[in-house]
Amino acid sequence: MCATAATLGFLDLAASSQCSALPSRGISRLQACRLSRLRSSSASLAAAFSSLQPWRLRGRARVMAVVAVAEVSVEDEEEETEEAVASTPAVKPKKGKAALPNKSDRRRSKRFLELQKLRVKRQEYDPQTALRLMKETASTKFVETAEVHCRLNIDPKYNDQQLRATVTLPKGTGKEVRIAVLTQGEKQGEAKTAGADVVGGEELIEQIAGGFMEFDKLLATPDMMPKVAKLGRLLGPRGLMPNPKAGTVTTDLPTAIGEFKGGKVEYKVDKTGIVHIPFGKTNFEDEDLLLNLLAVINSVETNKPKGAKGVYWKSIYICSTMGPSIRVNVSQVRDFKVPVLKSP
Ligand SMILES: *[C@@H]1O[C@H](CO)[C@@H](O)[C@H](O)[C@H]1NC(C)=O
Ligand SMILES: CC(=O)N[C@H]1CO[C@H](CO)[C@@H](O)[C@@H]1O
Repeated sequence: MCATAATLGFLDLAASSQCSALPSRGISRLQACRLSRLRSSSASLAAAFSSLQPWRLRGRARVMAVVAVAEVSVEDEEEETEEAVASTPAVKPKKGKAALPNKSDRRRSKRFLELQKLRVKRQEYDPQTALRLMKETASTKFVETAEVHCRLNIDPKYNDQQLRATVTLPKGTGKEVRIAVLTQGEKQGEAKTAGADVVGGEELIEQIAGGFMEFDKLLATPDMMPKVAKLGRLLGPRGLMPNPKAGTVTTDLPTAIGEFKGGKVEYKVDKTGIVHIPFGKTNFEDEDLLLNLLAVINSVETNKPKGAKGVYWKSIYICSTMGPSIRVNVSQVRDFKVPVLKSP
C-alpha cells in the first residue's frame, strides 16, 4: 500500500497510517483512505473521482480532492503529458512597438524612433558632424536645449574625486535667466542696478520658505548664508542653494549677475560619475554651438579632480532635449582647434 506516496502528499500519509490517528487537512479521513486504496489497486480515474465525491465538498477541501485525483491521473498518463508540454501553442506574434527587438525602443515615440535612425548608435562622430546631427534631431515644436553628457572616470563618493564648477559659455545659454539675490543694505541697490530680477533680505527668505520660486538662480552675499541655511531642504533638491564653489555666494554681485545672465552655467558630477551640462539651444549657429561645447569640454578638463586616476574621459554624448544621444569622439573634441573664422 502507498508505494508512491510522494505524489499524493498528505493524503497518502493519512492513508498509510491505516487511516487512523493522523487527521487529514481539508478532506475527511475516510475519503483519503478510500482514495489511497483506489490508487494502490490501480482503480480507474473515474472511480477515484466519483468515490471522492468532490461535489459534496466545499471550498479548499474540494480543491484538494480534485487536485488529488488529477495527480493520480498525471501518473497514469505521464507519457501523454510530456508530449502535450512540448507542443504548447506558439506565442502570438507581436504587433507594433511590442515587436521591436530592443526593449528601450518600445517606450519611444514614433518621432524618436525615426530620428534615431539618423545616427548609428554608439558610433563616434567628430564634433562638427555630431552637432549637425543633433540639430537635425531637434524636431519638436519648442526650441530644444543642446545638452552634453560626459562620463568621467571619477567616483564622487571620494572627497578628492568630486567635480563641481562653473563654465561661461562664450555664446550664452540662449535662455533668459531669472536671478534672485539675497543681500542687505546698500548691496541691494547694487544688485538691482546690475540687473537682478528679485532682490531682498530676510523678507525674501520668508517668501521662499513660503513657496516663492520664480527664479532660476539664487545669489547670496556671505553675511546672509546663516539665515539661508534653513532653506536647505527647499533649495537643495532644486539645485538653487547658494554655494561658494558654484559662484553663487559672493560679495561681488554685479560680476556674478553679469556672468550668470551672460551664459555662466554651473555643473556638478552626478553620483554615477557623469556630468550633464546644457550648452546652448539647438537653433544656435553651428559655430556658436561648437564654441560653447569646446568651452564646456575645456572646463571639465581643467577642473579635473585631484583624485582622478587613469583615463579621465570615458565617453561624451550630446543630444537635444528630446532627441537621441550622439556619441562624440573624445580625442577629437579635446584636440579640436577652432578654425580661424574668415572675416565677412
Ligand atoms: C577618434 O579620433 C581619433 C583621432 O582622430 C582616431 O584616431 C580614433 O580612431 C577615433 N575613434 C573612433 C572610435 O572613431
Ligand atoms: C537600433 C538598435 O539599436 N538595434 C539594436 C537592438 O539590439 C540588438 C541586439 O541587442 C543590437 O544588435 C541592435 O544594434
